[in-house]
Amino acid sequence: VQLEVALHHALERDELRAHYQPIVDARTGQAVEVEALMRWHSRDHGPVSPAEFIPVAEDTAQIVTLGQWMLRQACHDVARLQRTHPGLRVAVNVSPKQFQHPDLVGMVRAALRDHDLPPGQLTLEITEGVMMDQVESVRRICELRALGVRVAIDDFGTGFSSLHYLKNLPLNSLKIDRTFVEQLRQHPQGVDAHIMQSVAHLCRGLDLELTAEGVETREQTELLRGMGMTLLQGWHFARDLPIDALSAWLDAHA
Ligand code: G
Ligand code: G
Ligand code: MN
Ligand code: NA
Repeated sequence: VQLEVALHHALERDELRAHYQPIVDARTGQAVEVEALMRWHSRDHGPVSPAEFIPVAEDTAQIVTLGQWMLRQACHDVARLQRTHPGLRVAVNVSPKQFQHPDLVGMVRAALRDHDLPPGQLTLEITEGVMMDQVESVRRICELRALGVRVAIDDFGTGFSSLHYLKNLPLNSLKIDRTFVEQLRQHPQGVDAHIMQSVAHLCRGLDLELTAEGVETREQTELLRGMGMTLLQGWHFARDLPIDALSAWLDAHA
């Protein structure tokens, strides 16, 4: 069976799961947010990576249904965690087709309301690719911010990075792509380190939160902390976890 067809049945067959990767405060090491990451175990294809199925879903517009499921699941799970971890936020990836969907704001509002999650506890991660249409993007992001949700640019620095949108969009945070962090191990004084340092400086001035992704070692952690990164995410702290394991991780790292 083609991936596209199998994906079409994934929801009704209950083959999708939400995993969560902790994102920690660079200074205290405590979790501030968790990123929701979709996992698919297909009856026909076995485990399929989102790097493989998200582009298929995006091409066929199934991403709108899958993304809505993920959004609702994430709000449900993190609303329940508020009892033990008050203030914990959840970040959900939003693909270009979802971002452009006419009812995106309605879907977000309903997910928050149905699961009783305060809007400030939800971050929507969008990539630079969706920013191509500046006018529409500004309007969309303003609508989302008016709901009270947070907006982050994901994979910052890999797409069409423009200082123009940093100036014109009401963003809350940037997530600098892990390819920059990767280079720190071999070249702690290299070009990537300089870029990150400058982005950190920029974010302080613009009052934007800055997350470094793909942090895998203690050495990287120390360097990134020294650069003034606000938040850190990566295997050095935790992998993506199913909800029960996440809950245990949060209890152990409170
Ligand atoms: O978790 P992993 O590294 O395998 O994810 C690979 C890619 O899939 C990443 O770019 C990630 O942002 C994306 N991804 C994971 N879950 C979701 C999701 O729920 N929605 C969207 N749009 N992308 C996702
Ligand atoms: O594009 P996005 O940032 O949403 O992608 C998140 C992806 O990054 C997830 O699929 C996750 O598996 C992966 N990831 C998370 N932490 C690390 C890490 O420390 N190292 C590497 N190589 N990948 C990571
Ligand atoms: Mn992301
Ligand atoms: Na990323």
